[in-house]
Amino acid sequence: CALLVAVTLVAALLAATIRGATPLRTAVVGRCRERTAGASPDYCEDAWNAFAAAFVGKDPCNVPPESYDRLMEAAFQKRPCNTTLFWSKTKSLAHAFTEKKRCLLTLEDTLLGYMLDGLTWCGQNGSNGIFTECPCWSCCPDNPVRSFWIRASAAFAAGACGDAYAFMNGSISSPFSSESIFASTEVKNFNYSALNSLTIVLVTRDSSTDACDGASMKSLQRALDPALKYSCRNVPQARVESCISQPDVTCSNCW
Ligand code: AVW
Repeated sequence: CALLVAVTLVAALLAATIRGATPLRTAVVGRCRERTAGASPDYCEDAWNAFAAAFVGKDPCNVPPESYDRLMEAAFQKRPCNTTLFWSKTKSLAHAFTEKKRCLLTLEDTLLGYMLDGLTWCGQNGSNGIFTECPCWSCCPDNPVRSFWIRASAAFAAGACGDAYAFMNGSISSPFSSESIFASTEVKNFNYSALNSLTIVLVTRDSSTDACDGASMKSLQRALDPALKYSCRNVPQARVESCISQPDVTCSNCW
């Protein structure tokens, strides 16, 4: 009898896995539903199917960013102008900021970014399974997680219009590092006919640092269209934190 129960349980688990009811699916579809209350009930199922189709059955080192094109078409949402906040080496501060100040949005505040932030996923050649033990970020370039963030960041940057902002880390030697997604993907996908200005908030630990004048930020300026209005502010982290804690201070008054 115990054997029968065990066999039934394993069979049910297998059937659920094949139908795609994995913990990852539950998390992703759940986050999607949280953010799309009122949308068609199929919306998040369709988004999940487009997401899974990008990597299920594929070698986890051979999923290029274009694999997510269909997902982008299905679920990438437009956002208002003047709301884009990029970040590089300042993830937790940027997220703490947008959680309290709704005037700006990071990629992870948009539907797709929210659905997948902090998760890991991959498939395997010849299998319809979904796995969460996967090649690391830089173990092979075309891994499903890295490719997703590259593809989503390209769409996020291309959708930026009006005045955009970036939190960068003024306490490291190369805040604008060629390996970062901000440098390698986002800056290269700006739509200059829609973007009016880019303000860099260079977050410093020591208020006397002037990293805006450094070589790294000069290389960022060279990578931008000269017609784009560029400005860079050295802003002590304590000032950003104090701004986060003051509900009445609007975004642009924080720097
Ligand atoms: P980041 P980005 N190993 O702070 O400019 C493991 O450099 O790249 O900011 N994980 C990594 C690695 C690595 N070598 N490199 C990057 N990551 C992951 C999307 C890791 O999760 C938004 F729109 C790290 O926290 C921002 O404007 C994250 O990538 C822009 O792209 C960011 O690394 C931030 O990308």
